[in-house]
Amino acid sequence: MTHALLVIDVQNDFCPGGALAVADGDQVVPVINAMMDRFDLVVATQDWHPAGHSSFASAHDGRAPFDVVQMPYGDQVLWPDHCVQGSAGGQFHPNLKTDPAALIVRKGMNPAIDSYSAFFENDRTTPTGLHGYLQTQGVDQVTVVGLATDYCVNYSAQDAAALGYRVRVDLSACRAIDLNGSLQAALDDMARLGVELVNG
Ligand code: VGL
Ligand code: ZN
Repeated sequence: MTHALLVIDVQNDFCPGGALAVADGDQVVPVINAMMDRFDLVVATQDWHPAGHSSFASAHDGRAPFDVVQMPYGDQVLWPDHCVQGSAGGQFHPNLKTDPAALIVRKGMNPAIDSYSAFFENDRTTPTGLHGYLQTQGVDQVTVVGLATDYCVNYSAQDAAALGYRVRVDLSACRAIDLNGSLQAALDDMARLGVELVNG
């Protein structure tokens, strides 16, 4: 078995004080740092949007953050501007260990499509390239941690399961946005797809 740790979006904008702060988001940092040694491979993702990205409420007249709109690829939650390329909010949390990461995947760069998953954009078909990379490294098992449990961690774990990886989500190293029950829905969806939910 070759087991990769996927560290999802541990960036300043998802931590307290950030533009799309997840409650206690920064608390995952020491937990994730301490886990890295136990894996064959570490990959980190970075939400990395161009200014004016179509997932930002500010790009839609008359819309507010957390409204839901129809995009050509389906429902899209509108977010506050966050993780803009080159901004301080888009940087990794300063205490996150990034030296062990073999690969950093940036996502959400297409202005017209959001990308929650580390594997596919929100059309669920445009690949990021991560699957190909993991295949070349012989990875067959992934543990997914980071921010946010109900969005980018959830979509990444679901896609990994659909791609045939053995998938675990360690909830002790994740925190959720939890919009209108999205956390419970995500936990149910992941469990149904065979994602193993563990706590430490
Ligand atoms: C995320 C909302 C918008 C996440 C990214 O990392 O979970 N959520 N962009
Ligand atoms: Zn985003």
